[in-house]
Amino acid sequence: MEFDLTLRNGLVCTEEGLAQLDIGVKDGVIKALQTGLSAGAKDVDVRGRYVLPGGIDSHCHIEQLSGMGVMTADDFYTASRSAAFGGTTTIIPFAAQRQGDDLLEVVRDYAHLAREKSVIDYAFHLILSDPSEKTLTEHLPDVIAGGITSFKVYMTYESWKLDDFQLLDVLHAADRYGAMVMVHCENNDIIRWITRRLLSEGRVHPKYHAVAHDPLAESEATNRAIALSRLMSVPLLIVHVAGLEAVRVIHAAQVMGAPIYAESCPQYLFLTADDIDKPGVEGAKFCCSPPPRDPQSQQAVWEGLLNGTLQVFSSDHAPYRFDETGKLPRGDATTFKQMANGLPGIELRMPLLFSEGVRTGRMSIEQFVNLTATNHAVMYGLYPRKGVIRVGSDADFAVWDPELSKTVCWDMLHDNVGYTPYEGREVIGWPLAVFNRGRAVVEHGELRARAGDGQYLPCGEPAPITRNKKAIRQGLVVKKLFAA
Ligand code: DUC
Ligand code: ZN
Ligand code: ZN
Repeated sequence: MEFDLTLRNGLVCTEEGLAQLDIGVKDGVIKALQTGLSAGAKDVDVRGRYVLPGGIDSHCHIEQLSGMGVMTADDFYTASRSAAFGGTTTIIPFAAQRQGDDLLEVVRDYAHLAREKSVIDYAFHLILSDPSEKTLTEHLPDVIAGGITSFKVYMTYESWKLDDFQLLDVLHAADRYGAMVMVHCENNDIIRWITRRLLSEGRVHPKYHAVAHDPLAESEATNRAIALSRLMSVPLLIVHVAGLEAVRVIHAAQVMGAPIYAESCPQYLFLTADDIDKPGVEGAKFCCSPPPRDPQSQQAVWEGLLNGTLQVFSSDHAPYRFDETGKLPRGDATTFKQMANGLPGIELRMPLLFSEGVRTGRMSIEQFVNLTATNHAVMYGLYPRKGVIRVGSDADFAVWDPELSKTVCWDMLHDNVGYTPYEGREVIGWPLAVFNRGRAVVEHGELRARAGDGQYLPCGEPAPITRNKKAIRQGLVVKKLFAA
């Protein structure tokens, strides 16, 4: 038989737009994309359904210790399972280097965890918290050659943060080896100063988390990171943009021609700081950094996603249970400073955006696909193997029912968290079946894949880096410090 799988009559979203097509799959790859294909060994009619590229969640913390040493509630099995039920077929979590860690050991140990447990394909970013000479000049080139071509750095969190000098070192290394730097932009001293003041006044309720993480801490750090990137003429991706001012700062840099890219997440579209203001410690369920802000910021993030200021929509899944093992190390006496920061969102990322973006007419289906899949592949060097439905690409897609309505309840999700910040929301539009390299991962409400079925994806040079190099050669970007 010509195909292992033929998916018939779906409304398929390709790079040319939406069209009713059949998809023929052989050996995990899309071999044909047209009407009237021959029968596949497995042959499924999906008339009336959308067939969209499998999502890529390029920002998720899985089986990772927080800055305060708390392990995430999800391991690779539960996180990848949950991602798959939400229409995602590739995850890119972080091999996290803590201070003093040997980078090569960090990567080896983390790769082992993923290999044993992931049900879908995965790539890795690094977190760099110890950019020593040895890390940057000896280990990093090997790690990048092995397919990890992006790394996250922090401007806050005592145990992760880099100072500006170190950030310049990291940008310089990224430039030399062709990697993408992702930055968590918050001014550590602003947060630390407000936090000390609040705690000294006995203000410990979760709602003060949003006070300590003032929007100016975010916009100042965003502006500073952009300045460092411009100084070096090295591209930068600002992760989890939350505030209106940060969106404006990013947009202004882009207008000036700086190669600045940005990401946002469901919590900044669908939650606000008011959600944190709940009785007792309940608000801890909504605490992440940066925190959800106000309706004006939500609006700015929506606009940024729609007008291209922000190119990727990820979950920043950082799952902690609502108990002593996670969010509440001191039970009901936990202060805002002691709570583990982070929200679950790996499963609802795509359904929430589909429901509130596509269903409401705010965004086209093509924009949805770009924000949840294609742009991630381009940004991190996986395109066109991943992120698109085209002949020659991996057969990663999800069949969506655009009319299916469900009310979100934590126990319908497939993570290991025990709550969701989106409890009680009506969501219209859900993936019914999810295929990764032609294998059914989710079908008829059941998980079909097994732990370890996912494959490691080595990333190539991120496209924005290549583009920047070309621009430098053509003299469009001035290399301020060193000759190109
Ligand atoms: N903030 C982060 O930077 N990472 C994980 C969770 C969070 O809230
Ligand atoms: Zn972060
Ligand atoms: Zn994060």
